[in-house]
Amino acid sequence: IAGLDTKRIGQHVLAYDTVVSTQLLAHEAAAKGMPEGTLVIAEQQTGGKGRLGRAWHSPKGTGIWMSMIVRPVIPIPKTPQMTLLTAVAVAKTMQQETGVDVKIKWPNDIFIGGKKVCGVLTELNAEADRVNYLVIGIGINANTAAADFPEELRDIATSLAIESGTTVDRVRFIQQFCRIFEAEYDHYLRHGFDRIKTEWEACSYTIGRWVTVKTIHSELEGRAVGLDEEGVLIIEDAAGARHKVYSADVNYGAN
Ligand code: BT5
Repeated sequence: IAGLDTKRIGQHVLAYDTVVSTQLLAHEAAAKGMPEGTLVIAEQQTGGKGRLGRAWHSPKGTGIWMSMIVRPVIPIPKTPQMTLLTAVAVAKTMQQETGVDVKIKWPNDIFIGGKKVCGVLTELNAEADRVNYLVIGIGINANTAAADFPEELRDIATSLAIESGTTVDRVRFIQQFCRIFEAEYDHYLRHGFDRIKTEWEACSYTIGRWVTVKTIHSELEGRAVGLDEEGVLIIEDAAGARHKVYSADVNYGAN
């Protein structure tokens, strides 16, 4: 991206028209040794991926579909913090560039007015118990029109253009994201997770809500009260007992 004044993030960009998934290409690029901060961006994905085998709708020309290679020297159990960091950086960029009020839903969704505008997908490549690299996928509905969402997404998805009433300059948005992400990331590598935790909680949709958490083994109901110092979600059940939730699907109840 010409003229981008970052040190690493966005300094190498692989831009494509149509791909199956930018995640796959980013894994290939990382395996070939492309440096930290490399972005793989596409106009359209035919097999965009969500978590747990779900699909990500990625129509041509309306969104920001990109995957970023990072190589943080952190223990593997801390890698979910990178998803939270990314969500904070995306939320800040959205707020700065469009002025809309965004909320982060644990762990990886960004919402505007109760509808999903962005999803983050973090994939780990580890070697001998240490992080080799992460591919962080970011899907942002930038200029998607309401009518362009397929039937099943109409009530649950939105875009920056729909919410702000203006067309988003995608290149400018990506540049701004690179700056904000790099600043957060550098701070995180030097000083740890505290600042992200505070910023994440400040724009969280999840904290304070009554939620049902489904894991592979069990189901848990309670109020989401915060993140612990590692970035793990803490749920307080009706009896007042606290539980840590590492990775699961969170559904939101009425109260
Ligand atoms: C996510 O998964 O939210 C992560 C999405 C990551 C997409 C990026 S795009 C660049 C990179 N390359 C890829 O192939 N992927 C990454 P999850 O939390 O599992 O949410 C998936 C669910 O969101 C689907 O089951 C739908 O209900 C909904 N969904 C699908 N497409 C959507 C869209 N464009 N906008 C809003 N919601 C969508």
